[in-house]
Amino acid sequence: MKKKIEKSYQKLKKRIKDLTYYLTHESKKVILITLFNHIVECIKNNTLFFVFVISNVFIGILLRYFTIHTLENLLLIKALLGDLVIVLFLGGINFILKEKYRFPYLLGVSIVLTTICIMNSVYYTFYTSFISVSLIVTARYAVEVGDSITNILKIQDFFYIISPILLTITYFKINHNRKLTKEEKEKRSFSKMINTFIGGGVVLFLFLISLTPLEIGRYANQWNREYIVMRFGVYAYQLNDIVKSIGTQLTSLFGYDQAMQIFNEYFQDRPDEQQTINEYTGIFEEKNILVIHYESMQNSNIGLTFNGVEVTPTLNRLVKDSLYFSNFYSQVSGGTSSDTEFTFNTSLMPTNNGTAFVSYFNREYVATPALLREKGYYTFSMHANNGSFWNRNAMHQTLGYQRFYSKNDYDIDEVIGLGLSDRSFYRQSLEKIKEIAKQDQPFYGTLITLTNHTPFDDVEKYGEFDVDIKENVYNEETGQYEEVSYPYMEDTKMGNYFKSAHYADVALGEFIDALEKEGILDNTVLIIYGDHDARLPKTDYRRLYNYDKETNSIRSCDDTDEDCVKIDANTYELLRKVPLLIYSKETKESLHQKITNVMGMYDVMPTLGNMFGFYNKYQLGHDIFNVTDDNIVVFPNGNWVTNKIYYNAQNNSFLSLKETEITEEYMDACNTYAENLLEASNATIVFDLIKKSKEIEAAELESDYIEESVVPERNQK
Ligand code: GP9
Ligand code: MN
Repeated sequence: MKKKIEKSYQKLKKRIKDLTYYLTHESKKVILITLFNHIVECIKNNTLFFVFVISNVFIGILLRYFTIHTLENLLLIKALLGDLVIVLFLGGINFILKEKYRFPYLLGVSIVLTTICIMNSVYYTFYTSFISVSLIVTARYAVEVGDSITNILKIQDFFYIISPILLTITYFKINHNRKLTKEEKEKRSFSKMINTFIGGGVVLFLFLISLTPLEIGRYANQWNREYIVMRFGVYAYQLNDIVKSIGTQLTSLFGYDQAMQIFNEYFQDRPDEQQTINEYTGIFEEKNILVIHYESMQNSNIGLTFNGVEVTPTLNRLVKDSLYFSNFYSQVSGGTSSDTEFTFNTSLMPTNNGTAFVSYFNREYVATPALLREKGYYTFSMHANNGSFWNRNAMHQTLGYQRFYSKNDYDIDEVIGLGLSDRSFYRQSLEKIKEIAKQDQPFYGTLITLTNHTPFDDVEKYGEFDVDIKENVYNEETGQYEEVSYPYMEDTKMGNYFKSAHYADVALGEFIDALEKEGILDNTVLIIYGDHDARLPKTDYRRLYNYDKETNSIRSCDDTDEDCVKIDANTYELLRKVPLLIYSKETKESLHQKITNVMGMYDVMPTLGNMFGFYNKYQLGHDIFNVTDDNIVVFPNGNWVTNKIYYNAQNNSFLSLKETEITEEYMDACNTYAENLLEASNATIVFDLIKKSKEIEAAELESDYIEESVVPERNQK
């Protein structure tokens, strides 16, 4: 890079030298001075415009620095050019306005750009991604269930207002010294606007020729938001996001043919019925199913203890008797809980625009509840929050649940965190399940828990669970052992999370005991999954793994310190694993096993389908017992993980998970696989292609039938 810059600089120098060869030293000086004066004059006459451009490009850089965090990102030339183009064009418009409207216009635009930066900055803190207007309809869910805004806001989120502030100061400074005549106030400058647009056009040209086809492709897809902000700048990202979001609303008008082609190519070779057979085929056919959607339960909690007390005693007990999938990932996007429900039940991915539950609830899906219902099951879901949350009222019907027990069906007699406590929820749900179990019909029920939800600050109600370190130390003066406590995880978000998770897990344990006591477990398979990670800060992980009790601080890791657990962006992603367990009488007796193969939420439906006897032609995942070492979990942002490697598409980095050689072909194949899968999933959902392809098939069948019945008639004549 440095060499390239040096080369171009030398070239430019030579050009100037050639051009000025015939000029005398004096005339060269005159030209330079004139040029300089011209620039100074131009800035003087248009100070407000220049302040507007520089300050708004600057806050774009600031945003990239504060979110993506590397110094290298601070100077990304492409993103800088992208921001500059947009700011130049937006700013250029001001010249066509009357002088008196220019400042209000520039200030207005500056406030909009600042707001974009602030919103993205805040959103990034929580979701490690950039905001999308398509999620505005779902924003209320984030507000209702999220951390309080004061917990999320950081000082740096306010730095961006430097742009409108600078602009205002400049305006008042200029106007302090000059009084405009009435005529001047009415003046417009068409030529200045054209000049600015020409300048913007040149920058745009330079920007466009710097782009690679991969970058353009990713910009068009808009899955990998971080990548786009890094290459195109935040303003171009947001502009594209707005266009795409509006485009999605008008879905079927554009791109249908292309979407259908993608869909056909992806699914055309799929058989209409389940073909593969393995030792798990049909083992649970006709058995009842209870699914526990375990809010924010992370796999890293399993086996973890504080002062000898387990964080998750129930899970620890169950994993020994279950099919336990220890390398399992949820695949959520902005729809968090609802995305997991969606992927779990359809084996499709969350959408890159909006959320499936809210924006695409009226599409047709092949879903587990509906398939089991066709097999004679009674299907229901239970969740003690408002039924409208995540649009569950509508979407649970779409998925094929016959009955959704929501807040109105529960007596809210004990509140923890977001609503009814898990303990009360389980107790009341048990009564309903007992009634359902009396019917002469197998059932499929999903219980969505609530207590273990961020911000984990209802600590008093979780019950006693200390996350400090207690030690018995011998006191020489008294000659006795005394208990000494080191704060460790107390008063951290993660510490509070452990207290909450412990509460939730004990409540789950009581529920399972009650099911056992009622005899319901005799013929029921329990499926328990963590719906997504708890979005805990990296520093808390560092404290958990590298705590120095003597100084009550986090040990800093250097390369020689082998015991130190380094938490960077990629290791953090691996810590977001969630548990998945299939537990039944059969697994307890003989089928229990730990499956370490990497697995995603989209693999659950195919795996269960094989066990319970249903099949979805449009599933994106695989029966985990049919894949060998080659499974791949694709995330909605284009990242992916296999048994060998975790790949971060945002910054093109990876983490090796096995000591095997990773070839370029392997990386390319996985990247292509991920992109095709995401594209096919999105096309299927947005354009309602499962329904459309069924309609096309039915129409073809009908025309075949007509042809068949017409031909003999003709023959008879
Ligand atoms: C709300 C609950 C939480 O009803 O399911 O949703 P989340 O915030 O995890 O998506
Ligand atoms: Mn959730």
